[in-house]
Amino acid sequence: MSEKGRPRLLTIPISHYCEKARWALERAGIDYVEEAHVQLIHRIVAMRTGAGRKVPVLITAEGALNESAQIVRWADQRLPEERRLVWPEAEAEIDRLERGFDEGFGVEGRRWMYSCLMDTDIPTRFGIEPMPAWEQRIVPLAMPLLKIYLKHFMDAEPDQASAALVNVEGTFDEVEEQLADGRRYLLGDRFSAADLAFAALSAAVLMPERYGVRLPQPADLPPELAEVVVRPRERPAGRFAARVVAEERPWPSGSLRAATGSRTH
Ligand SMILES: N[C@@H](CCC(=O)N[C@@H](CS)C(=O)NCC(=O)O)C(=O)O
Repeated sequence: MSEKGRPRLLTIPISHYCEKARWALERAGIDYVEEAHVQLIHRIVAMRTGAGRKVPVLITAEGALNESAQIVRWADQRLPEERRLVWPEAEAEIDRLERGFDEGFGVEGRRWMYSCLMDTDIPTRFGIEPMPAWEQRIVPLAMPLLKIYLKHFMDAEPDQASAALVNVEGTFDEVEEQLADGRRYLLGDRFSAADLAFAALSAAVLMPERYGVRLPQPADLPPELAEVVVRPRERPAGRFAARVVAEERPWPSGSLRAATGSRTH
């Protein structure tokens, strides 16, 4: 917990798993503090909590939670039943869909994003502003080390981009099949944790404007990449994700306490 008893969310700010957590916390009106770190430093910070090496980690009065799905459920428990993202009759199906997105789609989207962007200047220009000033300054210098880390731990290499995109598009196909009968959400008429997971994790390829940090837009990208981002945005599943973000993601996101590496939401 923070000095004022607020839950603390440890993040890599650009991470779509961290976006899942921010979205659920903000939707539930939780007053929390985000502590943002650059890749690798995040490992030290996360491991100090005893909750593993990955983020998001949410530190609450009851202990540390280290999976975005757990954080979504922790936030959800604070809402009245009729507003919850997980409800008893659909819980097994919501869990199944969300787990699939977390374990497959989120990983492949991230692999695509890093494979395409690691040799551009985008990682030094986007997603770093909530970090402490000294971490922002080391990003350009640390890029060679970060590239080794991304290759080793995220299987991200320029020649992996197309394979990752094929897998991402496979999930778009499945989502489109599920929505083909005209339903508003994956489970029918009610917004669930499965919709939130799909919409948040699709940010790796759709790069929406409404997100916890500013993401590059097609005009910021090299033309050959801009084309790839525009294509999934035009697919029904891409339009579905954009609608869910527009209608269900509270906005604006938190205000940055300049260069301290933390911000309140
Ligand atoms: N299943 C986890 C995945 C979290 C995850 O992969 N986080 C990434 C950031 S995108 C991470 O911390 N990776 C660090 C590492 O493996 O070193 C969740 O849903 O929270």
